[in-house]
Amino acid sequence: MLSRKDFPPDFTWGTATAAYQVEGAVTADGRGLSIWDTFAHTPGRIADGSTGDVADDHYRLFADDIRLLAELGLRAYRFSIAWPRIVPDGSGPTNPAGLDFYRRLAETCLEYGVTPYATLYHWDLPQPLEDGGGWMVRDTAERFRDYAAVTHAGLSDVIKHWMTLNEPWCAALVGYGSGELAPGRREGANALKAVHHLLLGHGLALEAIRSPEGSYGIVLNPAPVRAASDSPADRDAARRIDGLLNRLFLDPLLLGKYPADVLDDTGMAPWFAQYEDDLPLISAPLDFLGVNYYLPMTVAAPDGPVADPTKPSAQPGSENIVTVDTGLPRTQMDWPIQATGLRDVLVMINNLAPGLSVYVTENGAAYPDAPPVDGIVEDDERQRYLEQHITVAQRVVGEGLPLKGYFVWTLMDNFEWAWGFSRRFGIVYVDHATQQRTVKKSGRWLQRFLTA
Ligand code: IFM
Repeated sequence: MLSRKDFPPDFTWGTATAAYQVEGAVTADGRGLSIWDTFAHTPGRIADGSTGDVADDHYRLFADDIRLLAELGLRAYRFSIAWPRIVPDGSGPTNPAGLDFYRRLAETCLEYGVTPYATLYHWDLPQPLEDGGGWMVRDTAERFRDYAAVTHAGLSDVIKHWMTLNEPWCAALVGYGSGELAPGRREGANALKAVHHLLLGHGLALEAIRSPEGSYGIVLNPAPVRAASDSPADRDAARRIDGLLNRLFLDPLLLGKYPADVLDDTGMAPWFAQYEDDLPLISAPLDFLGVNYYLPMTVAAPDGPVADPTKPSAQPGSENIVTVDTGLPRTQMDWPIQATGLRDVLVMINNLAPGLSVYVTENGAAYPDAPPVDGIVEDDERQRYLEQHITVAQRVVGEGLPLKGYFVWTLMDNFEWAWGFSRRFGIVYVDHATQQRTVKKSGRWLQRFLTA
């Protein structure tokens, strides 16, 4: 039987959100334009035609939302800071009203006994920087350092836990590779330049903000990548996808080198060779690594040339590698569910960086929840998903792996990027017409687990 008591007393239990997904108020108090404003307002980009203009109106309702998460027994809130609220043009003057907002948010957390965890970049690049080349150019990494520095200087008395980037794989290879996320560019293997500039931005920011009173990390989305069979071709397919998804980020951050095979597969080795001097900065020691875990992957060798070369791909150089359905149950995102994959990921990281503290900074599932009936939202599948993953977390802690905390994705249904409002991940149901919040059954289960 799963019990909170089987976790160490100082294990962190929290929930996570991201600015553009929940805040709304996109023109309030001097906020500048981000690539997500532009992308979401471009016809055809978002499945249901929605935008984050209002989202969950968290910008105005944040105090109620923090009270609610505290009531659920959660004692940590991971939110992201919107760069365009702090530095509206991406570079240049700081907007004091932006800093004020996050100060009020952090102070409200502290009033409720909730520890704030801030992510500096959860994908909302200021549009003027994208107009200057976005993450494809080195200058953006330097501007990120400047923004991180003013934000940290303004808020480090109330926020002690800092994460530089959320999921640079998505920001680079989906934002600039397949183009399914903002800014929606299809740069092929050149999207790896965005990988390097994001990681450089992380290193520069860390150098600028690190202080002995704080704790500093980065958040990745690693997944176990398995070969569909033992054939050399399938094993090579797994090597390639593991390389692009996991090693392209873990190796520079934890080992101080890029994986040579990935640079060769993509033809990017000559470009990266010019920037080897950046690696010591990128691999500066972390206080913790954040892991967003959702799914395992099984892949097989190509069964022919790419069927449709115009189809978006986030696998440059490996476009025709096939993802195999192994019969696992799936969420509404069509993501296979396998909680033990979380353990595989944590073991992989501990092998690379023994003893490095890790937080599960996101874990959760989308299901097509029906609106509340008599105040109840039935979401047994989400509850099961959370129970299974928390059980694995418990096992991993018992085995002595340095897992320090678990953040549910997500507090409340929100703007799920290219899916708009058509995918609900929350443990709290949001009626987007009224902004009414209703705790789902999974949220009540979590509350019992945390407060029993
Ligand atoms: O909603 C996203 C979040 O912004 C980043 N990690 C994955 C979540 C679910 O897709």
